[in-house]
Amino acid sequence: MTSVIDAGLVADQNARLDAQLQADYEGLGGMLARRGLDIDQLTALAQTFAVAVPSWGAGTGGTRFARFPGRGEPRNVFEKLEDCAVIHQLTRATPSVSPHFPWDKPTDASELRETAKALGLSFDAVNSNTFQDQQGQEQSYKFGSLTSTSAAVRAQAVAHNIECIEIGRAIGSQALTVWVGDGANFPGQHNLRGALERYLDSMREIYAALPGDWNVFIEHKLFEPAFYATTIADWGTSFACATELGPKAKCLVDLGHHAPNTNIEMIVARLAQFGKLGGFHFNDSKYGDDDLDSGSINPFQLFLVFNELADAARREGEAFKPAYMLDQSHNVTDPIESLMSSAGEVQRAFVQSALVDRAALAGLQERNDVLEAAQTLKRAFRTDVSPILAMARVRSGGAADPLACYRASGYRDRVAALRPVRAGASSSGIV
Ligand code: AOS
Ligand code: ZN
Ligand code: ZN
Repeated sequence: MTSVIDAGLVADQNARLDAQLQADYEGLGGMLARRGLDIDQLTALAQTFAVAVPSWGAGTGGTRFARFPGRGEPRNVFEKLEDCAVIHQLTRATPSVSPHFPWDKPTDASELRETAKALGLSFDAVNSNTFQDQQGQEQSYKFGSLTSTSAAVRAQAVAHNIECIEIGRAIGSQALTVWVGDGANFPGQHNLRGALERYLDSMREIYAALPGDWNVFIEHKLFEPAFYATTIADWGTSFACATELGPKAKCLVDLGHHAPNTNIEMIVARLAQFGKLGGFHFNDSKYGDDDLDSGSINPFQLFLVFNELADAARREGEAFKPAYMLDQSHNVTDPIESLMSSAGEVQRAFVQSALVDRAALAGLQERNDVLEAAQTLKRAFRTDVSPILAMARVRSGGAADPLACYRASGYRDRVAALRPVRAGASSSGIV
């Protein structure tokens, strides 16, 4: 595997932190042992954690108003892969990339697959894009794509999704994520039921093109860019569509795609219970689809989501394997730093959820010991598992402190010199 960051630098940085890490690790180990937990087992568990990086996350996304390009932004899918390799090399928690087409469309799919492999990466779910018009495209998505009233528009959108499956197949992916912004901005703009019927008809064609070992993930989102009625607005609609389509169709939960204060962990529990939890787009949010770094606003919610995932994993066993992906956008941070931080925060919630004594919790719930049950969760959430995460990274060949190591590497300066900002690359855009 090609190391993008000098392996010697990572080793030096780790050596400088070694004594401190060992001391913190021993301290935490003693505290966990008193709670009947083995720190090395938890570290081994942390080492199994993986979350995919969204290819679009390597660039600066912007808002609906403006985009401020960052220094050394990747200009093509190969440069995005290089940035993703840095994230994985230092965190050891992001071995795969979720590409978006046509943004990442390769001229040679096997070259893309081989390049990723050489960088120690593979591909997770591929994403289609029918929320934007592309240059030279015959039909416009201005009034919708899979739900359009025009058969020609729907056919074009279906064909694009099928092409995504084909490219995905060639690069070793096994899932397609479909998010459509389709909906209405005005009451009366379209027939609410008719739009969903057309969506299902289109999705049936896409579903029919899925290889046997593939899944299609339906991503719901409350609003934006449709501000009155989004066709796939909520998990109920997503669940109904996934059920209608068949076993290969599942729901994808993007944490930012719900109304404020929605109990997202309960949605997770429901979807898991009925076998329709396909995966996640992890990010954080204060108001809407803010696409902020995971754990930056509401880490307790992230923990509670993983608490449900741990419960589901216990019930369902090996077969329960939702896809974990990040989906975030950066305006004011270095995307590599933010993605490393997010991967670490999702991993943190995963490890914290393993601290919960589930048998004890079940007993407390049976006896209606409400306060102690709540404290059981809080105790796990309050435990600072940072030394476990750092040790897991070091034992897997990564960096004890990815951020410090990345900054010391000078990677951003190096790529900034090689990747000049493109003229006109400052348009706005939703991601
Ligand atoms: C849009 O809001 C969704 O989160 C999608 O996942 C979208 O495809 C992605 O953010 C890239 O634009
Ligand atoms: Zn998303
Ligand atoms: Zn989103």
